[in-house]
Amino acid sequence: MSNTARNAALGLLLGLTTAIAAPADDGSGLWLRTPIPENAYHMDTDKPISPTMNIVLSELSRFRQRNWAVETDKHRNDLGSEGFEIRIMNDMVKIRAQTDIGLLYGAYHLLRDQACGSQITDNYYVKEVPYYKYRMLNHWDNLDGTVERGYAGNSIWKWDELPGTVSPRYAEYARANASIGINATVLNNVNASPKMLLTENLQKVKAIADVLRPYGIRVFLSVNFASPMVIGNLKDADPLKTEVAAWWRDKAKEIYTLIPDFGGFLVKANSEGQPGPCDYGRTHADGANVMADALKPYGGVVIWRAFVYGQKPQERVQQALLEFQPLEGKFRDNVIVQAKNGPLDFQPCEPFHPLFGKITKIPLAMEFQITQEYLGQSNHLAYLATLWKEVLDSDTYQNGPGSTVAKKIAESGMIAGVANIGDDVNWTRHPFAQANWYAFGRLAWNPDLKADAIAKEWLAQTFTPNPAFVDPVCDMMMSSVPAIRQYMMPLGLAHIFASTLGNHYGPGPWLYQTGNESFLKYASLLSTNENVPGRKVFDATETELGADRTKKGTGTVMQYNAPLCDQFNDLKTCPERYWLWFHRIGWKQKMPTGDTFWEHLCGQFESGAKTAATYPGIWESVKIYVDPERYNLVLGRLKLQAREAVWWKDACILFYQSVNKLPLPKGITPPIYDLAKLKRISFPNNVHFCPKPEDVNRALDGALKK
Ligand code: GCW
Repeated sequence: MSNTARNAALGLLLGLTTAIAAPADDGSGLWLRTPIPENAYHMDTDKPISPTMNIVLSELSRFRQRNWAVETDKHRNDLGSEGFEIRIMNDMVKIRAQTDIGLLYGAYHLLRDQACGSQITDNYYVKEVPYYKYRMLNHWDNLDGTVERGYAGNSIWKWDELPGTVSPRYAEYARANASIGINATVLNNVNASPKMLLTENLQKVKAIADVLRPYGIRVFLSVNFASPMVIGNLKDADPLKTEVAAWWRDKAKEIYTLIPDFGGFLVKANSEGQPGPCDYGRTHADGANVMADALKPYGGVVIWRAFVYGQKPQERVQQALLEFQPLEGKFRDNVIVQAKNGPLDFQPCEPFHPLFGKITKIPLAMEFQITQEYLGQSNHLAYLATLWKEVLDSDTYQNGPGSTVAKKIAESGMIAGVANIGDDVNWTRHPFAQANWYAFGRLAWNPDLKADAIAKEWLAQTFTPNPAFVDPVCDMMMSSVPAIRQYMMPLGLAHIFASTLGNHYGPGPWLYQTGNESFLKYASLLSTNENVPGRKVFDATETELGADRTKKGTGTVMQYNAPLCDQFNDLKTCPERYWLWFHRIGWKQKMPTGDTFWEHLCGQFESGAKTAATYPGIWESVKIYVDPERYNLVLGRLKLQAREAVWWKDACILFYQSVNKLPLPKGITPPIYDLAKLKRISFPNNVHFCPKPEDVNRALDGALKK
């Protein structure tokens, strides 16, 4: 038998065994599927142990490969308060850390290695210290149980039952987070209800904080800037008024009495209709500082969001830098400004946020979006680690070459991800969305990890370490974001969704045209103000497409340091994925690739749709390794994804053709949908809605040509 044949036969054998053994799995165990044995451990000593140590010991009873021991060593400053070291001593695996939390992280590391199939041999040695201090989830969960941009059911926080009833899910949540190093969580939506800070709600927050604490997780809250007015009965919330400052101080005191390790406030102010300091003619710094002063005595921080636009007649993607650069040096030292990865809004492809290269004094936090608002929500497989890596590895050239975004955010030590977690049994609805939660935590711990290595770890723990499964599925995951970019918004196109502040589901490039000012304004793109140069340049016209953000256009390229500024400014050197982000390109223009722009664009849609079309087959080829429940859930969604890729391709090509009147380029699969019918597709337009696969399928059936 040849080697290949033998491997195939072996793979088949292994696969068959797995198929028989693969028990039903509802996905609720995430990547932590080895159960903790009953009577997990016993202590020989009467010495009281901490709740965290209890968890360490019970988790380690899952470790089967060798004997083990744990030890705290106060002198190991090199490990910090969360790091750990694992080595083999006298035939025993020994985990050392300065703190019990460090031991917990060490335990999860060891268990991960075991689950991934590693043999813990005599020369096994690991020493790890997390790269960022705050590794944080941002929940956009509301007090009424809904989740803004949440596509996995309702909120896991059951405010109605708290504090009396404490759901067992809170501890499972804490455990899952601790296992990947997440140590901070903002419980509620940045579009925050002032009621969050009512005493009765703080009691509920305390109950959650008490569950999360032994897992090393600190609780933060989003706060509404107008709280002193709305729940404090003050006349206004002007940050420079002494009574307003006193209100925040009293509130901070109340919170810390209940939750001594409370992390601080996250604030969305003067953005998308939220109140803020600008309502009183004050600056973002004034607003942040009044809260920072209140939190300072307790070690709390204010996380102030940089996602502001629409206040001034400026191009949207430039506004954050224009607003925050003049405030350099004006924030208290316990304020961190949090910017989204790109300057628009979590689009499938954006260049990194200009703040990361231009701000020098204000500590900046990163905000990624784990929930897939703009990447197919819980219907598409989009493995986001590739996108996040692209951002973290981007060079801003702030201090010369090598000034990566990853290093920049180390100045604040904060990296946040908008959670994709809901009360669905499997937490994220799409089983592969669990991988994004997982990958976020792993990258927050160590941004140098490779996206494919993380995918493999996750697959091994979540399904099986068998390479016959892991390798092809990892390839599929790695190709997913590039494919989505191609079939949805290739070459730097952005925000052409069928709604603006609504559901963000499905294509609607026809909506972002002159005459539809509210869409244009939201999407960006360019301001509706007549005086902003190049304001009309976003439309698809008979001759061209794209946004002219060059030096001759809106000048956005100037928000990037040399040499990026010139690189982006020149189509010849601009990375292909940002062509339409920075340039307005003629349909018939010859591209550096040799084809015309129209041919090239159509080729992108085609290629993305072709990649998505391979996904159901890849999944079918690994069927024997997966339990039927998760297998079917994933298969149905991959088929939908393949179909939606054609929806996007056809909608965009047909619409652009209706504008440029050009023939379909050679090699492009003719559209199967009818443009007029596609334009009529609409789903409930709210911010926590993802259509069910069967509803999308029905809508698409109705839009077929005949
Ligand atoms: O992406 C947009 C979302 C809003 C969100 C806002 C923000 C929480 O569509 O739902 O509001 O960004 O980040 O503040």
